[in-house]
Amino acid sequence: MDKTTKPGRIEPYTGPAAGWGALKYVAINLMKEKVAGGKYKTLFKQNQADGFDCPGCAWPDRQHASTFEFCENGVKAVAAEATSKRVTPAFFAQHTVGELMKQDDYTLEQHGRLTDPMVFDPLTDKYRSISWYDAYQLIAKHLKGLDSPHRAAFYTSGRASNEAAFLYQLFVRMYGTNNFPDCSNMCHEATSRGLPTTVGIGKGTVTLDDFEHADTLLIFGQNPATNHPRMLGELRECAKRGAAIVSINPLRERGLERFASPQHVTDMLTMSGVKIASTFIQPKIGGDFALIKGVAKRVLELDDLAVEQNTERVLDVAFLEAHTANFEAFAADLRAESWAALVEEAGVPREDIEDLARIYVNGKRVISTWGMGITQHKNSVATVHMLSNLMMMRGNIGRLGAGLCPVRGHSNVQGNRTVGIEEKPTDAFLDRLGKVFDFEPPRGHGYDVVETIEAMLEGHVKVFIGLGGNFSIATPDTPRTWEALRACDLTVHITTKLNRSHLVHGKEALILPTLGRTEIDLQNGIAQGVTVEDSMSMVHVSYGMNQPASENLVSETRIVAQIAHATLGSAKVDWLGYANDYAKIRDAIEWSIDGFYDYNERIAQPGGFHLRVASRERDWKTGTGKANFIVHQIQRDTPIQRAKKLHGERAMTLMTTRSHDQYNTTIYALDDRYRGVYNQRRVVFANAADIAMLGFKAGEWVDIETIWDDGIERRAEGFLLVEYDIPRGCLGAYYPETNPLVPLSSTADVCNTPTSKSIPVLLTAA
Ligand SMILES: Nc1nc2c(c(=O)[nH]1)N[C@H]1C(S)=C(S)[C@@H](COP(=O)(O)OP(=O)(O)OC[C@H]3O[C@@H](n4cnc5c(=O)[nH]c(N)nc54)[C@H](O)[C@@H]3O)O[C@H]1N2
Ligand SMILES: Nc1nc2c(c(=O)[nH]1)N[C@H]1C(S)=C(S)[C@@H](COP(=O)(O)OP(=O)(O)OC[C@H]3O[C@@H](n4cnc5c(=O)[nH]c(N)nc54)[C@H](O)[C@@H]3O)O[C@H]1N2
Ligand SMILES: [Mo]
Repeated sequence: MDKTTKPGRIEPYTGPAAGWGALKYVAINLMKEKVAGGKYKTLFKQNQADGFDCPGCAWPDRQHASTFEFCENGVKAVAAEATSKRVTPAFFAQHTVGELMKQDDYTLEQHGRLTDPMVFDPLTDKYRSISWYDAYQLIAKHLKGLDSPHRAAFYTSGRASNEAAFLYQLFVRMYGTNNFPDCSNMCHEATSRGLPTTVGIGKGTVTLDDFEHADTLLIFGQNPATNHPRMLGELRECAKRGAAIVSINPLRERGLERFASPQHVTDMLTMSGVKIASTFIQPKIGGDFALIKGVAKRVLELDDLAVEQNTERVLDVAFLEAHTANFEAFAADLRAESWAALVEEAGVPREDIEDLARIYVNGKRVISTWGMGITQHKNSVATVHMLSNLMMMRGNIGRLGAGLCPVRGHSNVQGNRTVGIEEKPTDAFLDRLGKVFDFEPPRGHGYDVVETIEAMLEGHVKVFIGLGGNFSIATPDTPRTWEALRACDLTVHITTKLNRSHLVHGKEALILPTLGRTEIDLQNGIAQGVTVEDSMSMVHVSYGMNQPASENLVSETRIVAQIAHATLGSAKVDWLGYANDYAKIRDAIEWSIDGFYDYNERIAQPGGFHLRVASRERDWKTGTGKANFIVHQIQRDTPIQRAKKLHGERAMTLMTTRSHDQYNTTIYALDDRYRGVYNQRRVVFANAADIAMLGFKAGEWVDIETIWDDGIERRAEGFLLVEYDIPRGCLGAYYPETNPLVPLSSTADVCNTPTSKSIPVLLTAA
């Protein structure tokens, strides 16, 4: 990654997504991870009824698929876990933390799986072995020593199972706090907070079956070829049926152009695959709100025309009357909105907005999907509302082949929230939990991710426990986050592989190595399954198949139970009994949370079961009992607009995204094949006209500097300038290298998500 030793190569990708290229990369990956013979077979067991849930993304499984669903990045995720490389106590004896800090994240990842619990020794600046018993006691000592339970924060990354997550939240609430920062605070929070006000529940309304019936798919701010490759299988079928597929994205993501499915011989032989998206709309970064509002305005105009000409109505009047509230106010606001403002804000010509409206109204069954391109902006919640408004206008919610489809990230992030990882729990949830377990849960809201970092900086939070994840670099404002973590008395990471967060630690620190989902989890001699909920609310069981990476690994569920036992004792809850038999935890979930009736029986069915989503059945759990239209204005005086006032067109908007060879902060390799970037991650994509305007040339090195008003300098240095098909005024670069640029105080309205996709920046000569 050093720019002097490893020159990056930029070379446009011409093939389809997946295809032979993916097979080649899979082979390279398996060799690199030295995955041992017997473990190859596990690659073919992911997302199969009797196998494990892929630890990659949250896209659901096709249970009736006869062959395995091929996914290059799923293979990478499994191979990364099945690697034969190990980080042992001997490894830690050879390296001080100071030395390891000099290695980049890619190198840290390459060391392999952690094998033993480790404790930080300040005298040597090294981690050394500690017994599991002593580790639990150390945590209990710190937690019991705090003058308030609110001085501890309990992070979750969305890979934890329902069983581990449920036990974790129960323990933390019995301990006395709702401080549950979690990865969804940085991810789909705009969805989880936005949808309840419109349709009553913060989840998607579709299942895979709906994809079989949809005739129109709008894909907003999502890069499925990289982040949800199995979704391309669905899109392929839709495209072959003649469905209209539109990608709405500042980047024309090549992976959405064509797809060659390794399951289909013809795709592979013709080399070119199947055409996926039929239309690409490229709004400017953060322009989706205005774009969607513009489409809605046009839909209303078309309906007015229909009324005038006495043709079939464009609005679904029956749905609006029976199921929605506030439509009149919404329509009045649309009529009052100026086209000029919408076009300007969307960065899309009016004809293109009208085209999109035409595609939308031509669709009888429309699904809208969305990802991080929608959720990581200041106006993300308003954008989710506007999308919901648009879908409601034509009754595209709660009907076969149509609906809202937020595509989640981590494989069980949705399940984690369902079972109680929630810093703002409802009273109803707490009442019931308190009743089932005979305790008085804490009522006040806890800290989310950004609030946790702020509380650490202010000295309020002193103990940090992470159930998975890589808090130190997944979060914004890296130098401040590091200062915050280093001010803690204790940091604990329950984790599979070495990462930066183990090195940026509190005064005392523990690394607790755990089983991955691909590994056999034996408790009391019996193999335990765990359950997860995918992005479409399907709950299913997952059994590991590989031998654990080390004999000294403990499952996440047992680690949580042991910490709880050491901290609270087991008079009220038999923590270790739960750890011995996960079926008992599922019983407890069944008693505590709606929708889990006959939990153990129903996960025994192939494919598991669908957790009820009321809005899917047009049962609106909102205050009005209806689906609500919500009125929002275009935002004025945003950080980007203020930056432009100061710096003119030199002020640009930076989005931070994933490359093809990473899983969040885990860097598998240094290529981003579909975007034509090889052997380099420090790149910044810019429009040719902007490169010229700034007086640079493509191929030069630049620094990126944030424009913010708190007097703190935020710079990221040494990025290769790459000319790219991206709207003017917009830049793209990879996360997490760019996280130092995201100000802690730059968050989305309502949901407090860091605005990782709209950072006002300047490019300067390196
Ligand atoms: N292989 C792999 N799989 C993953 C992950 C991974 O890192 N690697 N991460 C997992 C996680 S946690 C998540 S949340 C998902 C993330 O999956 P995605 O949601 O696909 O996430 P990103 O790659 O961050 O960004 C998505 C797209 O948003 C576009 N975009 C940026 N700004 C805007 C905008 O203003 N408007 C619009 N319309 N588009 C915009 C970008 O061009 C990019 O194509 O993937 C999950 N799956
Ligand atoms: N700038 C910018 N920042 C972002 C984003 C962005 O698009 N741009 N995206 C945000 C999003 S969407 C998300 S979800 C977050 C992700 O934030 P996190 O979830 O915190 O980060 P990950 O990189 O997914 O965590 C990887 C680590 O998890 C551990 N791990 C892996 N598997 C397991 C397991 O089975 N059990 C346990 N206990 N540990 C395991 C490994 O040690 C690994 O190093 O980042 C956010 N940050
Ligand atoms: Mo995510």
